[in-house]
Amino acid sequence: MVIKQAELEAVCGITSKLPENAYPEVAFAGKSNVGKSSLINSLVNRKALARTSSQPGKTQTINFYRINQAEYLVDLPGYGYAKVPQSEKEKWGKLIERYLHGSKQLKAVFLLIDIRHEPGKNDAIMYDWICQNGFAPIIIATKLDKIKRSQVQKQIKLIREGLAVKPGTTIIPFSAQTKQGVEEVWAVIEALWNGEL
Ligand SMILES: Nc1nc2c(ncn2[C@@H]2O[C@H](COP(=O)(O)OP(=O)(O)OP(=O)(O)O)[C@@H](O)[C@H]2O)c(=O)[nH]1
Ligand SMILES: [Mg+2]
Repeated sequence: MVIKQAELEAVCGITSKLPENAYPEVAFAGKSNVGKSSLINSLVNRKALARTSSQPGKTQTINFYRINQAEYLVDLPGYGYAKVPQSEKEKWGKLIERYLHGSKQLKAVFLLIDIRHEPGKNDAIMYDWICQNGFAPIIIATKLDKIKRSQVQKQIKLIREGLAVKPGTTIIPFSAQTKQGVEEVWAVIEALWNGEL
């Protein structure tokens, strides 16, 4: 993928009207701190297009990054951050649900899971939500650099079983640090654009 242009075009909060974009969208969902914004930066080969932080709960809005004059990468708010009040969490949940349900241009949803941990209850809920809205989630197992190579298959199996993923589900091991997996994620996105998936 040749990135000629990558720009934050729209930011939507809980009271925002969602944009009606002219280009297809792919969205990235996952727990707070799992690495969604870092993944977007890796995909577009920029250090800080999407804001990242060691403080969880950084992305509290739906951020639409336009790539070339062609497509959008969509950064969804992270869930499961304990310090956020329940009322806020519900509002974000509704925002994500509204987007998954309402976007006419959304073509695929990637669900990010930290490769070090077994998926949690919220991950399972998110997985089901994505499915209920008619998408087959593609899993990205993040922070690959944090585990030993010998552990990778075992951890992937934990994710597969923990989410009870549908047969044939793609799980891509990924590291924003080493950039391993960038090509694989783009390959999935490009296959989608070409109508191969
Ligand atoms: N070692 C390592 N650290 C990572 C990786 N991806 C993200 N991080 C770190 O994890 C922290 C959170 O990353 P973000 O990309 O901000 O996570 P997020 O999912 O966007 O988080 P929210 O916006 O809070 O939902 C940052 O300190 C990143 O540097 C990775 O692949 N490897
Ligand atoms: Mg973020």
